[in-house]
Amino acid sequence: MTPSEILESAGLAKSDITGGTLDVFTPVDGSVIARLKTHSTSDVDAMIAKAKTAFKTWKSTPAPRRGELVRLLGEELRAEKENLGRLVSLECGKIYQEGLGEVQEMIDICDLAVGLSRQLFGLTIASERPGHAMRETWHPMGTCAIITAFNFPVAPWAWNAALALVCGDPVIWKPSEKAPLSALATQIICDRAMARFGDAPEGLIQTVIGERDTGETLTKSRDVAIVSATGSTRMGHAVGAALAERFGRCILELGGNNAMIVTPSADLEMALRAIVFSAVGTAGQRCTSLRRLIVHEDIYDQLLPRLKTAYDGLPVGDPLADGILVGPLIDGAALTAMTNALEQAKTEGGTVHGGTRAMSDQYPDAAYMHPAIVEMPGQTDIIRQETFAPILYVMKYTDLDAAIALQNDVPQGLSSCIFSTDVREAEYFLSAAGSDCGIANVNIGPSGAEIGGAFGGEKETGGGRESGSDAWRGYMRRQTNTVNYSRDLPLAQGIKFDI
Ligand code: UN1
Repeated sequence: MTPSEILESAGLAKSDITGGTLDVFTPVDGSVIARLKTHSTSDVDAMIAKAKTAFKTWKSTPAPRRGELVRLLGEELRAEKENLGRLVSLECGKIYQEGLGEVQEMIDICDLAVGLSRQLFGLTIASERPGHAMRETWHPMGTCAIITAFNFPVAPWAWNAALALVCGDPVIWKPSEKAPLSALATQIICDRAMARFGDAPEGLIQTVIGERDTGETLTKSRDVAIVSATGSTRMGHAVGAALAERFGRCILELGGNNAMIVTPSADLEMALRAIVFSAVGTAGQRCTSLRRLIVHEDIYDQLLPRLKTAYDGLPVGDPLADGILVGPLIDGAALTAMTNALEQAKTEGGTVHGGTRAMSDQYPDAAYMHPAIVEMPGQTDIIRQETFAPILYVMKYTDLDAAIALQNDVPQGLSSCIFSTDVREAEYFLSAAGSDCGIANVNIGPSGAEIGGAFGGEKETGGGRESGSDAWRGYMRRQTNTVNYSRDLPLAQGIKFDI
């Protein structure tokens, strides 16, 4: 299919995506596939006002009824899985299989949110006073702005939006300016779900197209109760500071620098497959991508040659073509960042395998790279930074405690894993003395998290949690209620105050 056919099949009419000033490129060949009109500050203000009005009715709509809208959204997404998955692939360069996987995550979170809409529960608490009942209840919070990154142009919106909507909050989406088309296609799908639903208030689900200043308008507005942002740590600092200034709530999902420890007892066959998928999948541009491999010295010489052979055979190319496993990086800036990181790694004592440009004759304006393995003498400066590219730094270890210390000794704290068939080692890695990350896995790579668990991490990853477990609480306000059903007025703490 040509880019125009892909855009059209995803419901985007030519008039929706031309005539503006924001050029959208496809990383497949670096060509411009759309010129979008952007929203002005006053447009954004008007959208915020609309969402505020929508909140008035949506917060009092029964939660299971709100769940019905999300159920319909899930149905519409199922019907559009291939069309949207293809657009995701075209727009951000991940292979089609991963584009489909991303839409599947949207469907999965809709299913989770629908069930949840019948179980937004609080607590009952024992009161110290006779004839009193205490409880904790959860109420809708207000408008939730969702800022997403280019590498996962649709799934993180859905993790936030599906929960926010059942929790009673209107949503305003600001997609990455590098990948806004999948967002526009998703908005069309939402509009269809809202039309079938019937009485969704106007402005309940909106998408705003713009650059940094658009994000700033959203984060600074006191009418935006929650800002959930996925992206770089630099962006998270700006969002977090703006929210702190006005005591707004933020949910941050920022950089990762994810490691795998491979112990002597590991099943190396499984480890090999997990390493390759998690290090080169999405061309190393997942926040959960494997970036650091910490291998026990006794098995290092068995694992490394096999890993290099696997890398040498990796098919790099058009992400929409059959059989390709590694698509392009998002743009030239990403290519430069990868090349610079490899240069720095060399000056810090690294030996680089791979990491050269690919397909440059066929696609001179695109950023295809062969994934790189870099054997490093220790955890140097470059390793401690997140470079959004398929670079896997490899280090040796002798003692598990030292390996865990190495894994934790980076500013980020998103995902981590250990490959081991020794239950002692595995449980130790998951214990308080083990990984300091939000996600810690055994015999699975660090990427590809399911939506049932809470997703997010500590330190510079931002501390937010999205998706499963009790992440829904991030979209509601907690209220403590005490009800006196006695005929007396005893005071708490036993205070006597007779008038
Ligand atoms: C991201 O890269 O922003 O665990 C999110 C994973 C996906 C999410 C990645 N479920 O790799």
